[in-house]
Amino acid sequence: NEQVYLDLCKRVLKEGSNKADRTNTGTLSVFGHQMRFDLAEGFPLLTTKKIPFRLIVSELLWFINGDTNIRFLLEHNNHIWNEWAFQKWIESEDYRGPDMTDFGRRSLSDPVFKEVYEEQMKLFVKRILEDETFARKYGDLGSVYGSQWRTWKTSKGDTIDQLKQVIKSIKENPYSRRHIVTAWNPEDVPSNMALPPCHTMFQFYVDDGKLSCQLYQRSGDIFLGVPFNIASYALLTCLIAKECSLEPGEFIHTLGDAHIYSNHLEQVQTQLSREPKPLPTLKLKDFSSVFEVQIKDIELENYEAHPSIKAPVAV
Ligand code: THF
Repeated sequence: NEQVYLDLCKRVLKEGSNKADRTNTGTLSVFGHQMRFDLAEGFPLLTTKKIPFRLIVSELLWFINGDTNIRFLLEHNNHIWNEWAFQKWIESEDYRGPDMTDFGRRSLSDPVFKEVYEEQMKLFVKRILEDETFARKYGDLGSVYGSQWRTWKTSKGDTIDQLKQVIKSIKENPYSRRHIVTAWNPEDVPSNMALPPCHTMFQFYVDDGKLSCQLYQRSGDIFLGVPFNIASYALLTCLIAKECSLEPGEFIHTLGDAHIYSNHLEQVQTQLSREPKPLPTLKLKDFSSVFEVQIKDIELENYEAHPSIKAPVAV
């Protein structure tokens, strides 16, 4: 099961073309790739490097709850979206600290700057947690997933709860071919959001008592993001299946621009040299609606993995 991810890494190393990117990091990239994960074979959390599952859980519940403010994530000690909020903060008029232009790349090459940056980030995080007014203004990422899933803005000025509607349609009309949630809103791209959605749309499919999900991801950071994305959508599928009294079927991951950043290549080689272990199992407590699920309702059993591998995130 995990092999399909390792095969993607191998394919990109072999066939990928050197491609410049928005973050100026440089990537090896292919266009168009599909991976299939049978959720009955175990929960697809990679074992060739340790992935902090709790980060996937809190991020997904953040999306499901329609939240777009990193404060919730920080309260759960999840820092994976910090850079994008921080970017908005340092670009604002209220920011009076040292120059943080291009902080992502500069902190990689300049150890003195890195320390100054980390100090500023620490102050930012502290302030988001302690100052509610500040958090409201600078913790919000704009119309990212949570907002598109739960409060899609219509031209009439009201909102659509896509997630609620899709769950209702799975229950009432399981064989429909329209179980779709889209996060790509051309009106909001690019001005209204910290980062245009990478997971542009997903579709559910019911057959033989099983719920499957396919995601179209326009852009995938294979080493850092994709392992999170696989686990996140697998978890979403399992949660919705449970609410709809279906078994989890397959998660099908379709990628557009699938890339390995040039500063992740060694890490990928390390990972490829490792032998996958048996996949863990997901245990869900009883719940009646995904909108009521709490972090403590979601547990992973028998997760055994090789040590984590650090890599810098491109901003
Ligand atoms: N931007 C880029 N360049 N890559 C991404 O994967 C990405 N995301 C989200 C939004 N923009 C992106 C953010 N998701 C990590 C994981 C997921 C992220 C961002 C960062 C990360 O650094 N993971 C570390 C562990 C971090 C920790 O322990 O705190 C890891 O080793 O896996 C794609 O959705």
